[in-house]
Amino acid sequence: MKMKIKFIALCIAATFTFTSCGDGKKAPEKLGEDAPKRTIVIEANDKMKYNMAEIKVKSGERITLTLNNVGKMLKLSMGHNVVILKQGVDMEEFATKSREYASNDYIPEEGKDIIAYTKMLGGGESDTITFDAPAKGIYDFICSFPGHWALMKGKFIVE
Ligand SMILES: [Cu+2]
Repeated sequence: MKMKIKFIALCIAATFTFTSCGDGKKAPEKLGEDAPKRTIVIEANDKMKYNMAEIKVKSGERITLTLNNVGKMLKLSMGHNVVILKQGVDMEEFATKSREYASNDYIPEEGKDIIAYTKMLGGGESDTITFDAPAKGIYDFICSFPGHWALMKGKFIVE
């Protein structure tokens, strides 16, 4: 009996060892307070458009991103957010899944596909978020309000 327990403990230890160093992909280290800072301000409007299609940042920067909904329409009919997706996440699949999460402002609650996102905003509203730039690469950002992603999308580029 004692041997059996020992064996199980060993298996558990091995599992932890393999999962913690198995995939070889290291997440960027958490940045300190003294990290270089970058401020981004994006506008969204009643015509279902952002005012930029490309956001460029540098890896290692702490990003402060503000979304201003400069429209007048209500959140219910013309809400906007900014959702930065992880690499390899299909925009259309994500947007389709988001539709099921109306009660959570169209953000899938598991959040596994998302690097960062703002609140869903109605006309005249604003939201600011802070996050660390992910690893170098090109990421998609979209508005997850149903039907908006076709027009409201762009590239989040980390250099
Ligand atoms: Cu939108």
